[in-house]
Amino acid sequence: GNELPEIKEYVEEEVKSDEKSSIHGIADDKNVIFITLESLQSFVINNEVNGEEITPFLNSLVGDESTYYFENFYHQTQQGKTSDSEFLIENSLYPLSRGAVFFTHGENEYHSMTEFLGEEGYNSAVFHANNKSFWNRDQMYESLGIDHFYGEEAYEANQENSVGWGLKDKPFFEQSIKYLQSMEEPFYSRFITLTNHFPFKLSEEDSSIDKYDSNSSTLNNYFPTVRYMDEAVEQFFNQLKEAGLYEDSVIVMMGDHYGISENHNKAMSDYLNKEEITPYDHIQLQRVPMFIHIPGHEGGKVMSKVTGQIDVKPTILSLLGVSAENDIQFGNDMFIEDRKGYIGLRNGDFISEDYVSTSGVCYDRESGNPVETDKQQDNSTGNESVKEAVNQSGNQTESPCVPLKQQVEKELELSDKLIYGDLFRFVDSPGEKSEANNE
Ligand code: GP9
Ligand code: MN
Repeated sequence: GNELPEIKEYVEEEVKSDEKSSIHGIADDKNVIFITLESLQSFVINNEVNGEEITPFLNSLVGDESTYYFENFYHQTQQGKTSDSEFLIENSLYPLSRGAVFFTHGENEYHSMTEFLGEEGYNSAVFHANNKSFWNRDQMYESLGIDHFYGEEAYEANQENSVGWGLKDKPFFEQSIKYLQSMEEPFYSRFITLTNHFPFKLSEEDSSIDKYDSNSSTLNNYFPTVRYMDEAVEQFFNQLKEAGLYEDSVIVMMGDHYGISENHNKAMSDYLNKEEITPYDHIQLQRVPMFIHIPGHEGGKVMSKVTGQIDVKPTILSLLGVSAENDIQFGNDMFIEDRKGYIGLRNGDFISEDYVSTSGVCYDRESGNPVETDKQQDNSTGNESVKEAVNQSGNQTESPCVPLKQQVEKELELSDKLIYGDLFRFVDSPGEKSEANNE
């Protein structure tokens, strides 16, 4: 654990803030209902296909006074896909650059959001109608301190109520309600949807909107399954109201990762009415929807600052008024101003308020144009080195992305060290801290 002091010092100096948001503690003791919206990307929000709204229910929450919608929220997942998104939100650490940390480090010690909430008396459960060992969840959930996992065997699935990967989202939520009602409050529950998963299969009867028409059947199929998920979520909101669980809960909904890969850029450029999908556009397509819905709260709005999955743990803990002062987190509360100022992606690319850095090019975030400098970032080495471009005038200005790029690389390295060294073994656990605080 001799790398721990360096990591702690970095987090103290570069990440953490003393600022408390104006809504810190607003959801104190409320239940948390977290819904993972499979493969949902932000480009469908408030958008249409064939002249039809794609996500009418989610759209109705954008601008709703009880809802904060983060329109510049990025997924930060890599090969571990859904499981990487779970890792990010539970730990505010980065997933690994190769493989899935759920598999490679499923037996590590972690100080998860679940554990912090557990110390406050929260009961936790994850609901997902898939095989429990998929992504090594059964093992990892134990390490994350999740009390109960309602997997495949908790659900009745048959040919009629299943499609693609398994149980459809509507029956999934229908069948989950009874379990949720049986949980002692306050609870932290997480629902992982499945129908909007590649290859986006859906029957005619379940399709409320038509497919798109392009050379990509993947993109074409995507829209009806997105709409199906939107309807399933709306239905779930109604079920929560009927069950009397709605008012006492905060409902968080987040896209886990992209659904449409860059293999479909041609079709995507057709759909978005663009000549081509540039590397800058590709990064902007990594935005996923993030909603925080607080029934009874007035003050919700569309939030435009740059945020990402690494911020979810500090944000939810703050909303519930839970202090995690000694925790090692690489994200910030999304409701404070004094944030570290960028979202790092696993490959070293990043998005800051001013710039988007990808493929060795520094783009102005607002215009999407490359920032003109005399030095360009050199992508060939994959690190922060710069190569001098020919400069007629003799003046050299460094790309404004370079210092941030170095910081992102450093941060990824420190997060990796924590995981590879299983260093949370040497950090006071959430429980130990609260005991110390009570003395
Ligand atoms: C599988 C589901 C989908 O259980 O979470 O996984 P993905 O392929 O999106 O990672
Ligand atoms: Mn997924």
